[in-house]
Amino acid sequence: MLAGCTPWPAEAAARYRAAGYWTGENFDAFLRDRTRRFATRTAVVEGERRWTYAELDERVSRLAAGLLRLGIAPGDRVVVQLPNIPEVLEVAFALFRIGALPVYALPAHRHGEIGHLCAATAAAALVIPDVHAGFDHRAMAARVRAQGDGPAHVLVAGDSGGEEGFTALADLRDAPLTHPAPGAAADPDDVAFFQLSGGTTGLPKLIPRTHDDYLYSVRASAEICRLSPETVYLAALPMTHNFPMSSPGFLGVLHAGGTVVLAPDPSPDTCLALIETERVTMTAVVPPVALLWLDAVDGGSQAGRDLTSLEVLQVGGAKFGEQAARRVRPTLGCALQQVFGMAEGLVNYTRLDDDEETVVTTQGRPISPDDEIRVLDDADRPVAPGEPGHLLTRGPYTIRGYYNAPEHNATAFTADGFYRTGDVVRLLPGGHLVVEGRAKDQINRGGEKIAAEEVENHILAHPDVHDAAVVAVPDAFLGERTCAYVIPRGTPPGRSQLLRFLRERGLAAYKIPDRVEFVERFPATGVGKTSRRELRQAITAELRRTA
Ligand code: J2J
Repeated sequence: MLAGCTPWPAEAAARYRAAGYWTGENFDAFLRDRTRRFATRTAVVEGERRWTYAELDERVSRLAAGLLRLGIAPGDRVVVQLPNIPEVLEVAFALFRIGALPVYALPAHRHGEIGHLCAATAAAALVIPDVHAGFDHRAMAARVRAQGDGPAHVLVAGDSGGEEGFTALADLRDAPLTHPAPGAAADPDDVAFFQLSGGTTGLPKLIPRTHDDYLYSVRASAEICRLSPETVYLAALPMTHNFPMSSPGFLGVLHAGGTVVLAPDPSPDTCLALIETERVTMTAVVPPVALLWLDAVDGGSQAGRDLTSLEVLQVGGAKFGEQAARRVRPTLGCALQQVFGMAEGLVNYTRLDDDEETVVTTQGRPISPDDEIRVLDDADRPVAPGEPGHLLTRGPYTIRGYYNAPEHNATAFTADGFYRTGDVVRLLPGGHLVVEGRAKDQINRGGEKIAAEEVENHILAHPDVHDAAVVAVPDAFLGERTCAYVIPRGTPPGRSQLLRFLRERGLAAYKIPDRVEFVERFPATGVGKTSRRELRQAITAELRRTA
């Protein structure tokens, strides 16, 4: 396995193979096989662009050849930051075809995060759009290179801008197919790509996923969600996130021979129109987006839409309130499926044949009979059945360690390989989980994850700041927003000046605190400790008391 990654023990791997979970297929073989079976069917739709499976595969071969010619080699890491455009599929599978490894970033990331990803993976290339949502990603990439984080090549979907080292994807794929069809057959039990962790620590952690483990989760998810060649899936969330990628996401749809329709944004105006015109059967959203859609249909701007094609709305990424959950079927006329997953592995679904109470009140049950679930108290002892406790898990598609992070792994995983999810859950007798809360230093802002420590470290870099604690504050729409408590060093910096400072450091907009409170001191903790973790806990408890 790739250096810096933790393999499954041989005994577990043998068991997962014997059970038929790990089949030895890699991502390149996956696309070739689906192309053979579904060649003339439509794989992906974006605006006026429609690619069949055969067209996608042909583009993948061309781009793969172009990447090799440029000098991208098997084993190279390539950071992929793309919005919802078909090039997400083309680039990912072209990298798989040459045995290179995508590192998935989100469109919202800025030079701070992208620089870290490039440096942490020693990336050979970065793939970006030219301008997206008014932001020039080429200028950002130039800045990443200027700050010394590499990478040698910047590949641009669109206009490369002509800067040295920047190449348009079109120039790579338009050259003749001189190379023999590439296909550095990647080892199916080795790392295929990296996902980004929501994180709890100072720097975002990288999640190495193998062909074997990830394709198992994709196949099993497609089955649970009953995907077929008739499935038309709307990718409303950013496609490089784990949820729309694999639960069952666009990969599940390709597995089944269906069609993926790409939405440029998750707004009800955009998405409900696409559901109507493309006859979408299934889509996935985070809770705040579901609320917007419900309101838009319930007598709102989208009341007249024909949504009769829609069979399933998946909601996940953050807790979906029961009251909102109950509105889905009457308002949208489709089934709800709750999804509680994590890029580290474990994904839970309510099943399509679960009764309505289970669907609206639980976050589902694990994909696999071999997903091992433990619910433990603070001292790692099992809680009484049905009581809330810390969720730990181990299984055929849950990682055994983050990339190059031995110290963090020592606490994030138990000695026997269970991942400490940081989520507090109740396990019901039927195997369904109810998410009760969280014990990790993370804020879940409507599905977007923010590591408190990461933002604190950026705030602490400000010369007028003595200490900082970033905490979640409850929010009716997003579930949570962020508040930064800051002890100034002398005269406090202006609020807007501090926020500008954070943006300047290259933080994604969703990580910029919604509120800043300047305080003289932090509340004392019970044991009188002064670690920021303790302070966060004290402030969070204080906010809960006064909420
Ligand atoms: C409460 N909390 C939830 C839910 C995730 C499918 C769906 C989601 C993700 C995802 C994913 C939740 N109710 N329904 O990767 O494949 C919180 C938990 C969890 C963390 C993981 C997928 N669904 N969460 O959200 O890696 O705290 O993955 O540990 O971004 O989101 O976040 P992430």
